[in-house]
Amino acid sequence: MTDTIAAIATPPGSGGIGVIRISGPRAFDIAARLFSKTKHGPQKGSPFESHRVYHGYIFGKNKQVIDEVLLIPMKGPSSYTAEDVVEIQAHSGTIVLRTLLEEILSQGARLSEPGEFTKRAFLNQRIDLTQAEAVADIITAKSASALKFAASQNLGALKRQIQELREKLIAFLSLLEVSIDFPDDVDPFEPDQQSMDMIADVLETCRGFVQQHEDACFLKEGIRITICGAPNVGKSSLMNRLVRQDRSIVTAIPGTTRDPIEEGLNIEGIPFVIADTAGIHHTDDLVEIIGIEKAKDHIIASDLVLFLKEPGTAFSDKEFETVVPLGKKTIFVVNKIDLSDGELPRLPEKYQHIPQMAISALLNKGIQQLKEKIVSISLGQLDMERSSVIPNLRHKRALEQTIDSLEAVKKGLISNPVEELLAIDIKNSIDSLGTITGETASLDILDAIFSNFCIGK
Ligand SMILES: Nc1nc2c(ncn2[C@@H]2O[C@H](COP(=O)(O)OP(=O)(O)OP(=O)(O)O)[C@@H](O)[C@H]2O)c(=O)[nH]1
Ligand SMILES: [Mg+2]
Repeated sequence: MTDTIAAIATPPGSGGIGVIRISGPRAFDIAARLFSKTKHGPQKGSPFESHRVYHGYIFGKNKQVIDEVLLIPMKGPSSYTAEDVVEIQAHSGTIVLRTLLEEILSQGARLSEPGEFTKRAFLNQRIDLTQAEAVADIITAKSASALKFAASQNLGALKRQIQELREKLIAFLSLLEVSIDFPDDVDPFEPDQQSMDMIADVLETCRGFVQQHEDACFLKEGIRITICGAPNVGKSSLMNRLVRQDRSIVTAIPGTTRDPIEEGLNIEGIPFVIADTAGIHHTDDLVEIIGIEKAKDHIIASDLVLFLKEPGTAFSDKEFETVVPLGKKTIFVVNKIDLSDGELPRLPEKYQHIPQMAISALLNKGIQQLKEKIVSISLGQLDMERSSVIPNLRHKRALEQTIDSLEAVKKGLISNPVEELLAIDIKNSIDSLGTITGETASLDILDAIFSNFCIGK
């Protein structure tokens, strides 16, 4: 039998309300011992009705009111953990919540571990592992798009798709096993077109998921953009325009920015981390040399480069190629067009595919168009409307194992199928898919996932 756990579910500090959550077989009993609808103190034999909101008071040991609260009892399995749960909405303040929690613990509840409420929901099969992970993703979502994918996963979108694949493989495995176990009663297993198509189909779906992870993992951490170019072209001015604050120092003196300066930025609900860097040129100044090295490191690590120029300067292949590695996503940005006739420099044939934008950071011209270009280039192939789930790194690793096992099955089916060997590879693929949803996840995996949660979730 499980014990009863309790924790403060809202973040520390003062606020409108603070919530304490109790879950387990004694949740209702503990609440009844401390709560009363009147100021006279808890009465014996007044059970709660599930899923109702009670207004009343929580009493301490000396029969003194600790706080006026709203109390919500929820009988399992219709609760977050699928156990009996009581949520107490009290005034939010560190002392009042701690005092309430201590009273609850003194009645026999245990302080929950990080993620233990969600872990119980998983162990009681109310949610699968992908949904549990989505809870953490919802809490830490840094952008509207990351939240959208986490919410969809929380509703079971990834779970359903993985289960579908597993069921197809399990049906195939059972055919194989019948033929292995009862060789005299059934015809020997023969690979047919249908099985080959099914394996190819599952393989393709798994590969699609892995690609989806690669295309979209930046949504969690932010797409890294580096602004670079020669000194004084207006890199810091552009940075300040994009983040809408005076983040970088702007002066007319070339060589103003030394250390790279980073700032988070949200465009159309997508998270970016943008870096302003030192102007790249030939110099003997030691500090500048270090700044330029750091700028180059940033460029290498970034997903997109904004390569700035001033109007009227010819495009130099050499200048560009020494700064930006081959194949890096780039936008050429011509700044200070307020000082020119707006004509853009001609690009050599090999760079015709790289977009050019004209802006004036000083006068805020072309910034909106540049933002739109940044979004469209960064998202590339990812179809935000059609995609419903994005596997995380753990899912991706499991999918890669599934792909390896299914490749072995495919080879076996084509060459010389040995039923026993096929069965082993199919089983492996079923197991690796099962680690995603939690059907076959080891205790280590569970611990690793839930220890990343906060206490009270
Ligand atoms: N006319 C005009 N001046 C600009 C524009 N953008 C920046 N400037 C000016 O250009 C000068 C340099 O701007 P910064 O933003 O400091 O340039 P930077 O590329 O960061 O310079 P370093 O950090 O020294 O490499 C400042 O005097 C800015 O006011 C623009 O769009 N038009
Ligand atoms: Mg600067």
